Amino acid sequence: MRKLKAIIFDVDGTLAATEETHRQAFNEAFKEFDIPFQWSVSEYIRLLSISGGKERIYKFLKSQNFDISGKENLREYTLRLHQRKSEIYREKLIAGHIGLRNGVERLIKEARQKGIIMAIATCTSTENVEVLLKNALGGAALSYFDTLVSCDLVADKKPSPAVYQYALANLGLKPENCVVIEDTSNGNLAALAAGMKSVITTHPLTVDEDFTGASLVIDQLGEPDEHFTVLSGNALGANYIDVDLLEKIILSDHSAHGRVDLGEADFAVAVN
Ligand code: XBP
Repeated sequence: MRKLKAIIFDVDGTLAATEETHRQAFNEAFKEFDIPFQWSVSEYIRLLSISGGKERIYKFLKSQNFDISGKENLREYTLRLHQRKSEIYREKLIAGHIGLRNGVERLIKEARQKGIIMAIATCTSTENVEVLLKNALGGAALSYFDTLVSCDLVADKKPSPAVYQYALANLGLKPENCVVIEDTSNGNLAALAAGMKSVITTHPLTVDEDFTGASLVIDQLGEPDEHFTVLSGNALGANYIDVDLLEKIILSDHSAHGRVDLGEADFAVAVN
């Protein structure tokens, strides 16, 4: 019998390369609100260390001493701006097709065939995930996931383990029976703090982050005919992620960099 019972996926950057679309949506919302800033790719890479769009806007505007005189307070203003950003983001998802990352659809299909449970734990909103999955994977896609925990439900954002703990509770599973697929350092810390092993699929916006404690860091899930590149960790002879490799990973006591001190994680401040 398999030890692996569930795969818990992060969304942005992991299931699909959505962060560039998020960045464009932030910038369009800034324009609509007459905010004199535009986030460049390099600036956005830096800002990605702040989980959650609301928190990212709030901390950025605060750091710029943004003048909100004549407006509501900065928190209220941020919420209104973020709401508009989210509408623009979803319009973009619907207008232009954003496909899933390499290997994601294949792994989802295999997990379903083999009775491995799947879940989602993300810092974005439930509505954003629903629109993304419907567009990228079809109308039935949501039903493939036993639970979808978003930051509509949980105020503490990654690296807090809250979304992952919530997902585990909903699934009724122990962390040792689950593996997380993530793309960011904050997501990795959150998964580890919830007691799970993590596999990181990097991309240009996160490749330089610190993934200490991850079991495997690769550039993509890969396909049988398009292999991943191992950035750190032991791929145990495999060259793409499938259920068998995930099972081997949770059975092994190996991590890519040894133990990480989770006590020092700097949990983000929620702006809900
Ligand atoms: C990704 C994020 C999000 C998006 C923006 O979350 O941090 O903040 O960049 O989304 P995850 P919102 O990696 O956990 O999926 O503006 O909707 O917060």
